[in-house]
Amino acid sequence: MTTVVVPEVMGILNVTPDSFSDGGRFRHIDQALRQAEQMVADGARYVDIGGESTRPGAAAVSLQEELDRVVPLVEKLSTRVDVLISVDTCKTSVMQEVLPFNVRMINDIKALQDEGAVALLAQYSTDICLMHMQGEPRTMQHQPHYSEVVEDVSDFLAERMAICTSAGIARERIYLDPGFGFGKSVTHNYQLLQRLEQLHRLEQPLLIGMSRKSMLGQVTGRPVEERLAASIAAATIAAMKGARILRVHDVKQTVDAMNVVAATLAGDWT
Ligand code: 9MG
Repeated sequence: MTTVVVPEVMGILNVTPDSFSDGGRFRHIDQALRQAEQMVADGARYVDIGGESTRPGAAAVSLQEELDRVVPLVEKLSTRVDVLISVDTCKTSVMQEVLPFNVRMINDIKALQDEGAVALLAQYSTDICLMHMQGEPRTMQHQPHYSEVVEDVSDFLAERMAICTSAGIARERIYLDPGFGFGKSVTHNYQLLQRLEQLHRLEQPLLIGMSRKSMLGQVTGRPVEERLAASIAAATIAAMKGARILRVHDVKQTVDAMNVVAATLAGDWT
C-alpha cells in the first residue's frame, strides 16, 4: 500500500481578550482546558497556545500579561491532556518559562528574531516553527511590498534557518511557514498558495495557517464567522501541496477533510 503523509492538525487556542475569531472566549484556564480536550477528541495532534493576538492591527501585550495568560495554562495542559503542546510566542522570556513543561513546539511568527531566542532554543530539543512576516502585526497590512513574494519569503526562511543551524539547532527540529496574512496583500497570499510547492526546495516540513483569514474573506465576501467552507478548501489545497501541519480553528471539520485527502491519495476506500 502507498505510504501517504497527510498533514497533522494543530488546533488554535488563543488566550487573548481580543482574538480575532473566537472573541477571547477561552480566556479562562478551565474553559481553555475544556477546549483543548475537545480539540483532541476531534482529532488534533497539537494545540497551539497564544497569549498575544497576532491579528492585523493588534497591539503588543506586555511580557507580564503574556506570561500570566500562557504559563499557567501550559503547565496544566501538560499534565492533564494528552496532546502535543505548541506555544505561539515571539518573546524569549516566555519561551524560557514554558520550555520546561514538555512543550513540543515553539511557534514564532518572528522566526526567533528576539534577542537570545536562538541561543535559548539551541539548549533544548523542542521543535520550532519559523514564520515569515513583513513588518509587525500593528502595521503589517499597510502596503506590503515584495520584489517577488515567493522568492523573498523563501530567502528569508532560508536565512533564518541557517542562523538556527549555525547556532546548533538540528534541521530536523525546524518547520517553516510562509505566514499567510502577515504583511501580504491578497495577491501575495494567493501567489504563495498557488506556488507553495516551491518552498519544498528548502527541504523542511511546512506548517500552514490560513484558517478564517482575510484572504478567504476577500474572495468569498464572508465575515470571519462564516469562513468554514473557505478554510476547509484552503486546508485541503495546502494538504495536496505537501503541508505537514495545518494550524486551524475548526479541528473536527479539518480532520474530516484530511481523512478524505488520505483516502484519495492511498486509493483505499474501505
Ligand atoms: C500565531 N499565528 C497566526 N497565524 C499563524 C500562521 O499562519 N502560522 C503560524 N505559524 N502562526 C500563526
